[in-house]
Order: sequence, then C-alpha cells, then structure tokens
Amino acid sequence: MAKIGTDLNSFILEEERKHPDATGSLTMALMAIEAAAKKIASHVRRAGLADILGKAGTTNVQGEEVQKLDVISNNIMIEHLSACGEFFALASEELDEAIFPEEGKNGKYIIAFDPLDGSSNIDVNVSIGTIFSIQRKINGTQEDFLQEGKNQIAAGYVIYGSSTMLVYSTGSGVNGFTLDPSVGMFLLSHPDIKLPEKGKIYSLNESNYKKWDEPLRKYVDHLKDEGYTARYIGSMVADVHRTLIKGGMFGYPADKKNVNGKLRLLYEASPMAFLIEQAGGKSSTGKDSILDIKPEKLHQRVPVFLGSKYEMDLLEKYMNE
Ligand code: P6P
Repeated sequence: MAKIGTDLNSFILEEERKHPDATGSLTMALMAIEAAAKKIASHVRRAGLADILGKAGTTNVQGEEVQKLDVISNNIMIEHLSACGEFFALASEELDEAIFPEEGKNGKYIIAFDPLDGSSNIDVNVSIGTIFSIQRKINGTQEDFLQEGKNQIAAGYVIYGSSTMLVYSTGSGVNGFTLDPSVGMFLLSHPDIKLPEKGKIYSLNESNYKKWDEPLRKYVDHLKDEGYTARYIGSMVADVHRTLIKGGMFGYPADKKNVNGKLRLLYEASPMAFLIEQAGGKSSTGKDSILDIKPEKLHQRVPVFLGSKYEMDLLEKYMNE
C-alpha cells in the first residue's frame, strides 16, 4: 500500500506500472481531471467574493460578465478533458448532448461528469463536489454512454469541503487525496478506504417521508428504533463522502412525486455506487444494484441507496417483502 503523503501523480504512475499492458492513457486522463479539480477548487474557494467582483450573471468591475460557478466548472472540465486527448466523448450534467472533442478523436475512453453537484449550496458555504465516471469507447457514438455502471474503468469525486479531497477508484480499491494548498498537490491521506460493516447514521431527506412507499417508511423507522442518528447535508458528494468514511446509509428514494428519484444515473449514482462497492459497501435502487442498470438515456434519474452491508441488506429485506 502506498504511504500517507504520496502525491497523486506518483500514485497514478505507480498504479500504471502495476499493469504491464498499460499505455499511459488512463494516467493522462486522471491527471487532466486532477488539473481541472485544482482550478475549480480555486474558483469555489473565492465564490463568496463574487459579490465584490459582481454577482454571477452581472458584470464585474472590469465590465466582464460574471459566470455562475457551475458554468465556470463545466468549462474548466471541458477544457482539460478535451486538451488531454484521451476522451473520445464528454457528457456533462450541464450539456443536453455529448460532445466529441477534436483532440480526443483517437481517445479510447469516454467520460460523464457533474462539474459542480450541489451548486445551490454555494451561497450558504456547504460542501459541494465534482463527480466523474470513465467508460471505454465502443462504437464512437453517444450510445457508448449507455453502458452498465459495472463496466466503469474508473470513477471518483472531488469534494470542496473544509479541505479539498479527490477520491477515486480504478477498480482496485478506493483512495483519497487531500489538496495541500501550500504546495498545490493532492497528497494521499486516506489509503484503501473501507466502509465499516455497519454504521450509526442514516441520510435521507425526511421531508419526503409521506411520499415514500410503506416498506421504505418501515425501514427508516427500524433504523430509528435501533438508535441511528440522522445526518442530511443535501449535497450528494458530502453525504456520500461521510457514508464512505463512517458507514451507515445514504438515499435519494423514488417517491409519489419523483417516480425515479432525483439523482442522475450516469454521473451521480453510478460513479458513487462504484466507489461504495469498491470500498466494501453495497448500492441499490431498492431492488437491484445500481451498477447492473442498463441506461436508456444520458440524463435518466434513478432511485439511489448506498452504504454499509448491514443497512443495505436490511433495506432490500424491507423493500422486497
Ligand atoms: P433535496 C443537490 O441539489 C442535489 O442534486 C444532490 O447533490 C443532493 O443529494 C440532492 O440534490 C438534494 O436534494 O431534494 O434533498 O434538496
């Protein structure tokens, strides 16, 4: 296992050396994501100052239009993911259709991402994040994105919280890197993350309780009877990060109003499910693993439950009664 403090680039290169047939494409791809993450972090850290420089959507003192942070983040991701030449296609929460960068015409990967998830929390300084999911290019069309999550080559997120962390997996476990602003490098801080078998926290938006199906209500009541505490930040990256570290469960269920839930399969549920399962936890729509779903549309929503084995097995028991 790599030692604490190893910088991300050294870690990525070390991982590449473990695969003799590696061409270095995934290395370049991950390093492009790292560069974009650092740039986005610098903008997020200054978000509160936009008022001084001119609120998003207005013009600042230089007379330039101040862009919303999620638009800025989306542009940064597109810039770096295109320039690295490793991605044949990009799909973003911010774009209706996939784009095919000229530089990536020989790329063997495709990437789906949410450039800044939870951006509505920026105004109240709550942690937000970038989420990404890398798949292999197949036929070179937008349909290549419609692969099951279990095929993911890599997945991860950046959380802009009390510190900036990049957490990712290429299928051999999950590692977390913390940005050291004094050197501008991501350093290994959470090697080989594993969820506890059982946690003490449940995380759902209980304002929707009355709209949930009866089995789900009974499940949540059971957790309360077992003495679980409730934590709900309302920012998926933050709620999932806490679940990855402390265990328990997070969910955004379907309900009478949102029959498929709210979260998107390709660039929210699927990458997070990949990470949670790589860390020894389980994912579910309430019926089956999120990683087994065959997507039909780029931006389709899916009910999401992620967490420790105990809480997820209990959920499936209630949901399949
Ligand atoms: P609600 C943030 O807007 C987001 O997309 C996710 O990050 C978060 O988990 C969810 O929506 C919160 O939704 O309905 O509970 O406010």
